[in-house]
Amino acid sequence: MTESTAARKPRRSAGSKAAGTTGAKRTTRKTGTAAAKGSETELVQLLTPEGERTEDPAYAEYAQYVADITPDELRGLYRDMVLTRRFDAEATALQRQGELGLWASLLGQEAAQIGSGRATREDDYVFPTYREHGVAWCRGVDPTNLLGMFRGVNNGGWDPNSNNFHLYTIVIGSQALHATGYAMGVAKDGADSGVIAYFGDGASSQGDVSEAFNFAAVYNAPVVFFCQNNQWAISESNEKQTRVPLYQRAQGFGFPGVRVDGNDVLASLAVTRWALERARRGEGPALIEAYTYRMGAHTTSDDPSRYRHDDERAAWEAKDPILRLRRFLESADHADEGFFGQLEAESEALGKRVREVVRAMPDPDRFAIFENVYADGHALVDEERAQFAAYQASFAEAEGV
Ligand SMILES: Cc1ncc(C[n+]2csc(CCOP(=O)(O)OP(=O)(O)O)c2C)c(N)n1
Ligand SMILES: [Mg+2]
Repeated sequence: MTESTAARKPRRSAGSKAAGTTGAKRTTRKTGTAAAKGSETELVQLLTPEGERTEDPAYAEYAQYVADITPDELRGLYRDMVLTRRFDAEATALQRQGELGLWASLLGQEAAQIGSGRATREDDYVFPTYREHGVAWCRGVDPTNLLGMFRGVNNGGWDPNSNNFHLYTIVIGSQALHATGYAMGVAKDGADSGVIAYFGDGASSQGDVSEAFNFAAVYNAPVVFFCQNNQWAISESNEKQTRVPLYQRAQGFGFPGVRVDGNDVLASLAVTRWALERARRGEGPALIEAYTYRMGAHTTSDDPSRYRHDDERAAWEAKDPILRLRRFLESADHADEGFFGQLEAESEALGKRVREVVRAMPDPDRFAIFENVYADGHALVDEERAQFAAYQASFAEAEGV
């Protein structure tokens, strides 16, 4: 399942016809405790693709977490999604211009990320994958800091403890264990903060994720597992990851699992608030499966036309997370042309700043790679540094400098 194996014949994914992908249609409606949820397929949705607020009593338990949301806060969520999408588009363009080595776009996943990201509290701790640009935005990480690693000028780009936002993690699923260990520490400290681990549908097949689920359950760790099911793991479709809806896995480990419409920012916010608050209260872990779609390629090195059909993408385009909130804001008279115009200008300014900052990023000191390996140094690292220095010097000699 590497990028080079992406060269397959196009075929349909199970995701395109799975339950709960359209509008407010669900196979079941039930109330009851959150812990009891997870036995049937259902999708928590508070805003339809047409931008209408749903008032389904089955989801009152979650809806209460956004019951008092103000027009100002709704505009804030919209602004977050628009600016995140703009930043993401700019990064994709910068890669095409040779300014970045690689980029992993979040296109289509803005609502899942902004909704869940805005549910976190300052003292909560976030463990992302490599695609959580919207969550980084919510945590206050300057977007330009996300680009250094993708330009190859640093190995991270920010101090995780400044924003309680861990470095991007490429080793699929490993951060679920890091988050669980961190959450166990939070509980031992007697703190009341929560921890949230992001991962994808593909990562759910990793042993690390199952181990994390079990540790979290047994130790009642205050961790929320936020799985963005974007239907694809590079070229591998959902049907190759699981025989049951992912959120139902939680039941086997002994904690609640919920499937939320990941293209609905309001539902994503509500469900994540619910999960984080119960974690902070000491009620243990929860799994959220945010049902969404990766609208773009896996990364800029991937070509999805080799393995999936355009009509699948088109079906998800109709469920666009930004458009649906815009429809709601307009129909409820919560935003006017002035707001949208101002946001457009803000987007342009962000794009310009991102371009300028990236192009001005200095190349790293060639020897920096040998720092931060061991706290007190190491003979082998010293030897490798000396070898590298000699290698570098050989160029100067060859050029007769
Ligand atoms: C342990 C490990 N195995 C394989 C890879 C290669 N790899 C990179 S991304 C990816 C797919 C991940 O899919 P998913 O978890 O659904 O996340 P998405 O990219 O869709 O957001 C794989 C297999 C890796 N980075 N780490
Ligand atoms: Mg995926």
